[in-house]
Amino acid sequence: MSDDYTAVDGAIVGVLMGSKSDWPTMQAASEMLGQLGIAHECNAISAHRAPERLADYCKSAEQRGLNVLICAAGGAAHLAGVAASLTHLPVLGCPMRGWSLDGLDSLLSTAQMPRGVPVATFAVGKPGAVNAALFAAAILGLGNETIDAKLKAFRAAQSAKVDKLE
Ligand code: RP5
Repeated sequence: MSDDYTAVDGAIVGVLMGSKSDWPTMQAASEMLGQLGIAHECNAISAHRAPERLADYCKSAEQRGLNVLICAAGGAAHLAGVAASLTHLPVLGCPMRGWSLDGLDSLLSTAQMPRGVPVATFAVGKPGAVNAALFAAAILGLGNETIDAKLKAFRAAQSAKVDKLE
């Protein structure tokens, strides 16, 4: 365990972001996980500004009980790919809109992983953050009836709310 990040007892999902500036977007992932009752922890650990801290986090993640990592970064977004290189856990990548190119740079650098080390990549911004949380729930729900039931209830409620034209 390190003092360099916040570990939450019982967390099964780790939400990582490259900077605190990603939090307004990634808060949507945390809220979705919370809505589904999924214990998680959120940390800002940059792959290029704090590589050793990231390595420490990723290498200890599985042993600490994490099952899935959600990794968000903007710009030349290598956080998810670097995290995936350091753990066998599923890594879900969230491209951030960043400061230019409307997040296209982050989207491509997260999605275009060379073969051998996969990153599941989601939409740019909050829609992707929410979907990464739902995808994490789908993975976890395969082995957890409570999460499975909550995810199915969320989907049913969402379907019930779809606008009807007549
Ligand atoms: C990336 O650079 C972060 O994930 C963030 O999206 C972007 C800008 O970071 P800051 O300069 O705001 O800290 O590493």
